[in-house]
Amino acid sequence: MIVLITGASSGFGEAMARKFVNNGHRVIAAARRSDRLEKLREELGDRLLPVTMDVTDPSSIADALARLPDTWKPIDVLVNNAGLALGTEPAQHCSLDEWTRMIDTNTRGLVTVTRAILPEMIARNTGVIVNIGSVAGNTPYPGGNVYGATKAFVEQFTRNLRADLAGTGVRATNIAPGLCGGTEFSNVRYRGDDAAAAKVYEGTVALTAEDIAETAYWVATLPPHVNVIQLEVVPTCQGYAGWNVRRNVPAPGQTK
Ligand code: NDP
Ligand code: 8X3
Repeated sequence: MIVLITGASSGFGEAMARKFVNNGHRVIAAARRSDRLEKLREELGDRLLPVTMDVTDPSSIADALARLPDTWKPIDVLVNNAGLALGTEPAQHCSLDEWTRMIDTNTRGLVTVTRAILPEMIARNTGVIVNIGSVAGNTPYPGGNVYGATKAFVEQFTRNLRADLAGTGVRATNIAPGLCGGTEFSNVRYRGDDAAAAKVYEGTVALTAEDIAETAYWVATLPPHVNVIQLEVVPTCQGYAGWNVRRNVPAPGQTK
């Protein structure tokens, strides 16, 4: 199979690239940091093709895909993994620029790449689109605001893809991971504050990028008539927390 993975320079994407290549498949590894992709190619060899791509820039996506050698063009599996969270502040304190970056990467980037790849999958009547959502897409939490909303979009877009794809050989899956350590996700979210990022995983046995790579590989290698639509994957230390109730706060309209 030929597998295009966005966000392959780190974390889940990098682990997925290893998983697919080590199982005999070819991987187009896309991200902005080409030096990291080049290192991955040195490790994994010619079955990995590094491709510089910024998913927030439609012309970068179009150029990267146009430049693919013909033998790499029939993409069997698209993993829309590139994404990020920025901040955990309450909505009223968030930066609009950071909100826009999350929307541009996690939602607009994901649909732009999908729209570019899907027609060819339909023409061949085969293909798998694996979107990487998050448990934050259906379970709100304080400070999750726009990040959670982008992942809700990913989940609902996947379900709507499934509606359009019924009767074709093209499949669509949303994998929604929970707490997962060992990637750059929290370092990015806390804007380079590595101590704050490390605290997120303190005292836990979190998921690893390899766990998510295993899940994506399983989804993509099921028999061709089987479409897993939605998968929530969490570590055993994680569960739902329910509604939060704030006590002894000023009544609405009062400030003291
Ligand atoms: P990482 O930060 O380790 O990896 C994110 C990847 O996305 C990097 O390879 C980065 O590459 C790429 N990326 C970011 N922006 C762009 C862009 N504009 N264009 C192209 N690539 C981009 O995080 P994870 O591996 O943990 O996260 C991967 C996905 O999983 C994300 O969508 C995240 O929201 C989701 N997720 C993560 C969870 C976790 O706890 N870790 C849990 C649930 C979901 P580069 O900077 O080189 O462009
Ligand atoms: C990442 C998981 O819970 O930090 O998508 O939002 S969470």
